Amino acid sequence: MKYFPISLISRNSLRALRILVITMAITGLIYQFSFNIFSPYKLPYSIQDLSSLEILSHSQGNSDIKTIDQPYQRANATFVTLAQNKDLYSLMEAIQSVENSFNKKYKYDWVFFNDNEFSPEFKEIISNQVSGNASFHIIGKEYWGYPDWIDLEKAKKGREEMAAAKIVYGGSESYRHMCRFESGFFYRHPALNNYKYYWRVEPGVKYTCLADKDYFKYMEDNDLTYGFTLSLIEFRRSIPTLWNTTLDFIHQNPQYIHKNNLVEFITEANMTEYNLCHFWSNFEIADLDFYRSEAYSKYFDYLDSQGGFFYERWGDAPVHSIAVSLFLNKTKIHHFDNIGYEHPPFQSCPSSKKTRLENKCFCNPRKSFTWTYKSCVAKYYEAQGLPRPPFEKDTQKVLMNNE
Ligand SMILES: Nc1nc2c(ncn2[C@@H]2O[C@H](COP(=O)(O)OP(=O)(O)OP(=O)(O)O)[C@@H](O)[C@H]2O)c(=O)[nH]1
Ligand SMILES: [Mg+2]
Repeated sequence: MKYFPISLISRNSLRALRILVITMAITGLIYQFSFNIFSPYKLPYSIQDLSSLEILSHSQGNSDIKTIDQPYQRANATFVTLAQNKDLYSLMEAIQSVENSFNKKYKYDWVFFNDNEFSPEFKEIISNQVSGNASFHIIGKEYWGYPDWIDLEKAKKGREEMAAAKIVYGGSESYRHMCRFESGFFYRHPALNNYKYYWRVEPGVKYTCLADKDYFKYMEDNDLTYGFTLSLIEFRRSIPTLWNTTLDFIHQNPQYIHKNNLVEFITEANMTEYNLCHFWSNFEIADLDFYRSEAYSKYFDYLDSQGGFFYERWGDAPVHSIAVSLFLNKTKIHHFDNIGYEHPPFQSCPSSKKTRLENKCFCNPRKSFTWTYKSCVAKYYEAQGLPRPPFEKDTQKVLMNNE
């Protein structure tokens, strides 16, 4: 048997090895290049650092985080919280809850607003909790103060009457500034100029399931404008003239009413009366362009000119909800029935056991407010002409008990 000389073999193998390495390097470069050029994702608002994308492992529970090495394109979105220094610890709990159930995976930014300076301690501790970029902003006097057309004596009298009638926050001046800011100004603050979607979070709220998807992307991919979890009935005494003021605005501006609106959700016969149903706005995932629209901004400005934020106690929840129901195509509104969410004293827990198991929910479906008779969610599905989400037997029992 004839053997090749050793030196010839090693020379040939070295050459083959060199060719292999060069071929692999070129293939890698072509792959990388073609991904950047032909990626199905839209051009970035913010491209995530691919090497550090962490993902929650659903199979191993909340605290287990692992890294994946695939690219991810976030939506142009941010969390938004209005808070005060005294809220530090209840806000930390809320942030931990959002981070554990959703944001550790995606690292969206978080914008914090306050009508006073946040303390250095607040900023340091809160920034440390948020996995995206946290920024802190003060609200100017033009967004948090009395406009010059408000009669201060009349406003004081209004507060005293509501306090005497034991309306929640009826006597509070700051609560009224807060509601006015959340109705008409948060989206005009420059800190939100570069964002399209926002998700509102309040101190003390809790998320009780792992997120099964990126809800911001879900809004974007499905061309949705407004998403909610809970829906309830407003205190009539806090908004006695809100509906009539809305009707005045509609009569002057009928062009803003969408022909496929959701007015059946908020009114009974012929729009004569507001039924007080509203989306509970302490949770809200929405497209800021809706608030920036001519229809919404003019609606808010008209309401503001009539003084009801101060003379009565108009809340941002009914104001947002009325506008969403009148000005939007109802197909743009979405109920997140798969999110476990609690803002005391109410919570929503997915009614499907399958969802609760898949999303590792730790909420009690029997304590869920969603399908009780005081909730407006059933009314919402009726107005949408959609079937109610499926129930498991145990939650159905709660519904029947309460109906
Ligand atoms: N900076 C600032 N934020 C406020 C003020 N009042 C309320 N907020 C915030 O505005 C949001 C709504 O206020 P809440 O007190 O939660 O009102 P609510 O949800 O109707 O009622 P509860 O949660 O039951 O107290 C929260 O994010 C609060 O932190 C205020 O005077 N200044
Ligand atoms: Mg609250």
